[in-house]
Amino acid sequence: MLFPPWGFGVSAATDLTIIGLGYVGMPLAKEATAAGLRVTGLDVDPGKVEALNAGRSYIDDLTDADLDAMLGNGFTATLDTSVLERSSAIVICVPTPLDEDHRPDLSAVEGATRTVAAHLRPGTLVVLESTTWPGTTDELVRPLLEKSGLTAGIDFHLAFSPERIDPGNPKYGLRNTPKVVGGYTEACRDRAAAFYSRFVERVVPVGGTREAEMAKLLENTYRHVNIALVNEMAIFCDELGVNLWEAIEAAATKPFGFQKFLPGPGVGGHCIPVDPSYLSYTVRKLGYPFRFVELAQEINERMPSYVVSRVQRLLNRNRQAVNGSKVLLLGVTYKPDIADERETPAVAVAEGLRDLGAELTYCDPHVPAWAVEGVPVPREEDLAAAVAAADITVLLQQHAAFDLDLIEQRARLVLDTRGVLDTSDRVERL
Ligand code: SAJ
Repeated sequence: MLFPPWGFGVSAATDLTIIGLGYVGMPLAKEATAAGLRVTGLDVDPGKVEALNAGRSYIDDLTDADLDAMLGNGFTATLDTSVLERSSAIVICVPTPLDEDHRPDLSAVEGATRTVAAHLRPGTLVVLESTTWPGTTDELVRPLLEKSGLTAGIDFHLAFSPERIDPGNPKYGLRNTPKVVGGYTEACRDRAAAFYSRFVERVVPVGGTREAEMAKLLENTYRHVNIALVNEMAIFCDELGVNLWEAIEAAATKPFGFQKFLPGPGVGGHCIPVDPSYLSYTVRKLGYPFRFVELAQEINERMPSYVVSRVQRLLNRNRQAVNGSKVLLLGVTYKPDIADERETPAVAVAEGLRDLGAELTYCDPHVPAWAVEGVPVPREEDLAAAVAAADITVLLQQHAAFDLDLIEQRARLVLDTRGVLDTSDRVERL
């Protein structure tokens, strides 16, 4: 059955309703609004809705000025789920974390999908953007939506398009990052491709929703595994007396067939430590492990305790024990120059050092207050004074605000986990 652009005689009051107004939903709302679409944001958090309608952004990449422009162009945020009945397209951008057993938690996707099903109208396009295991759109989302009595591919369009928002990326945003789109049917794919083409420069149609779901997991599993590779190499290169940092820079001169990854104190963020688990979970359903991912997880999760052992060794060479030493942690977010602390390895590093009796302080311009296991860590405001007072400084994130020369000159001892300081008798790299 061919669809009119919108339902059967029903005029859509909204071109797009976005469910989930976070770091994925709001950049989507911004670009769609800027392209002239009538956009409504739907969330379950009254605080978010109130802040957005008041022009107060809580998203790193969305300024209040961006929000004012959006509000001026008709964007509104709401808690009222009935907006879905008057929306030509609905995009679900809710979180897909891991539960305490390290398994995919799709409760937010299920909740959002049930809400859509309760208000679904013929002719609507429904797209899932949340990162998830291959088959979710077809096996979980579609049946829930069809409880509405409507049939996917016949009464409404259904597609998956992975989010590729990279918080804090100054170069790539929604508009200039190619958008992969897979549909439940070809007509679903084409409808979703036409929708995104209104505000994304390049749309990449694929054969089905599973290929689109898998593309995203491959992208981030690739990073996870390669970060684990250089992390494991950092451990044995230190024992071999090989400067891995130099070897990586040398390898990176190869103009093809190599991408540079660097060792670190562990892998944080809402993507890289999480997404590969969605893939290994799926493969385990076949009765065997996805060994690359599980090994990479083990290595990356071991890095914080490795950092603690290197701190211990460095202090020991200075005839000091960790117990009673003043240890300054520089940068407690999960990557430089953003405020996001999700899954930050700094927490595990702090716990390990505390267990050995270290007296911790931290310095991070993006984090006004920080607690580990509920116990506040004293914040240092003056970098020069802090590094001079600490028995050892541990550089975890190289925020642009940090004066690296000052750290090299003033710190008594430094463990540089990012390979950005010049080594000396006081400065060691991971
Ligand atoms: N990390 C390393 N060594 C590296 C690269 C990263 O230890 O060589 C660590 C970081 O310190 C961080 C974690 O891994 O703790 C994740 O870093 P990331 O650079 O992958 O940044 P994320 O988590 O923000 O990943 C996002 C992803 N974007 C999406 O999923 C849409 C990822 O696909 C992007 O490639 C990545 O941003 C990016 O390139 O910035």
